[in-house]
Amino acid sequence: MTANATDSDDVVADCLFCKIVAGAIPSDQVYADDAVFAFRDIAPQAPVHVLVVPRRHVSGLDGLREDPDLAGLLLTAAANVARLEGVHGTGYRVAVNHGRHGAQSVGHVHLHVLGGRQLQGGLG
Ligand code: DGP
Repeated sequence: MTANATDSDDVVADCLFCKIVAGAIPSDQVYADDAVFAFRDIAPQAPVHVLVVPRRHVSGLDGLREDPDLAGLLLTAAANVARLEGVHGTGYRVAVNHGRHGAQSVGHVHLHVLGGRQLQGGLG
């Protein structure tokens, strides 16, 4: 995560996902609304692997404690993405990695929406 990635900035200049939301880095968009942007993961772990991010910069899940409305919008958007991708009937997983032990590699909070195949039961 970047040194200046604070939860008070709407956009962080060197944040990869802020650049994707702004269109400065191309992405394969799946869904967008006023608060949320969703795009395909560059290294998909399943036939459907979409990242759901807030448009404004929030560095991690912990930062969403200050904005529960946004947390709800992100989760609802993940369910919308699953419907758009046609996996709502067969099932899917929504995962959030937070911080070092959670193996978060991009410091802009994101929900992984994974589906399209039978996923394994373990989470560790
Ligand atoms: P995490 O490990 O939970 O922080 O997940 C970060 C995800 O971001 C990882 O699955 C790969 C994805 N990713 C990294 N760089 C890019 C990129 O430039 N474009 C897209 N679409 N996805 C990216």
